[in-house]
Amino acid sequence: MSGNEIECRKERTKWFLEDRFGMFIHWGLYAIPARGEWVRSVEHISSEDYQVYFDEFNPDRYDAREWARTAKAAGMKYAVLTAKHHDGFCLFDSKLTDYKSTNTQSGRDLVREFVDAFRAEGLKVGLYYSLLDWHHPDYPAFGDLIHPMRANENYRRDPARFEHYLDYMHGQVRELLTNYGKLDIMWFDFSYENLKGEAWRATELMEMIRSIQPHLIIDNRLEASGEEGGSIYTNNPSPYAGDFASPEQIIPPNGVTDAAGNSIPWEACMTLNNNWGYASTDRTYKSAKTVIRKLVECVSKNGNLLLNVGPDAKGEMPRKTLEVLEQVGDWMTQNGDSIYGCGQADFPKPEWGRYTQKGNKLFAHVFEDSVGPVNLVGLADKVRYARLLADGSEVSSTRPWNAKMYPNDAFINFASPEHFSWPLPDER
Ligand code: FHN
Repeated sequence: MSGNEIECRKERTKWFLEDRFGMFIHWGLYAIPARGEWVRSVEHISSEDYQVYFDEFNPDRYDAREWARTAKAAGMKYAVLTAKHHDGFCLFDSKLTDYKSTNTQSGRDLVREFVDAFRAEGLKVGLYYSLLDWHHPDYPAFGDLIHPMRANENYRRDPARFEHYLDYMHGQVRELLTNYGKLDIMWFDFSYENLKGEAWRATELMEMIRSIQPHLIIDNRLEASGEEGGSIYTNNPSPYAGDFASPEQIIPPNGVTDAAGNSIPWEACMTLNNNWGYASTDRTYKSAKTVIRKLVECVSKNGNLLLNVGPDAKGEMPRKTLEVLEQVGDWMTQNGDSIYGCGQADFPKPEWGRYTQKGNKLFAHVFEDSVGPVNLVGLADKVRYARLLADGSEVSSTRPWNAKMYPNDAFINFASPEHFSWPLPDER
């Protein structure tokens, strides 16, 4: 990537590195069977049997403004909605297909309502668009064998037919970029084996995207994951390598860097339970404490967290989701300064928790309640003063202190981040 392209990416991703925390929303027909978004593939549901869900889909309790208020209250600054997932169902009024929400009995353009509502609440908006499409007749799933590996074999056998699908896919991306106002993220998903990069006509796709919405940031999934030549991780990323890396369900041990060791923008996407799409029997929700610690860990490694919610077929977020997000929001209200615009600290990770840093402010996130006196090893002579973020109270930065000295929130059970400020070497 040339110096100029790196500068362009830095400019495009400035807001992303500031906002740090977003909402992922997986929603569509699969909310009716309520067994996750891969239900059609996993259960080999035929087109005819899946059509039942199209005919029935009517999310009469869908209130995008309520979703936006929920995300905002949780401290989230942006949101990404599935405009089309692998089943090919379009939540937007595409002129290129009849398989869309405006043709269901609801008649609604769900993407339109999403972008309008989240912008109205001051959040940035992104759209997830599946490169795979189990419904389109020219996507190499061909028929009901919609396992990705089968698609890969079929693609190799009949690339000409695949071109028709690519014309459709590019056309829909153009519709989304043209008809829904200023978007902030396009989140493509996913590439693998032979179906990656130019197999999607990715350079052409990127040129179109940059010509319509040049500020837009794009994930790295037009490329296959891993250390591939031309990916975002290399020194010579392709034009479609993307603006940020997208580790899924994991937080990379050392954040994400390119081959030269330079930190690059990245965002860990994670489910709140064990499913992206709504799964009515999935009770495995992460606690607010776990979500907060994952958010802190991402930021402490210069990354973002995109936390997923899966609304139900009526258009409502599950009650447990709302409970956890409310608790996360309470913490973010008091401690958001230790997240927004922060990144990796100049100091090594302490054994009792994590640091995040913004300018000359160091934030100590004390996780280990059982730990004995917590010493600011190596920092005591650098800290000008220390305050508890939650209430501004003074914290001794010289005497050893113990996390138990502070009022722990009942459910979080660790002290709020400390706010330290010290003169940076060049500011002495
Ligand atoms: O297959 C999809 C899956 O359904 C979900 O959308 C995740 C979210 O990042 N992406 C793919 C799996 O990597």
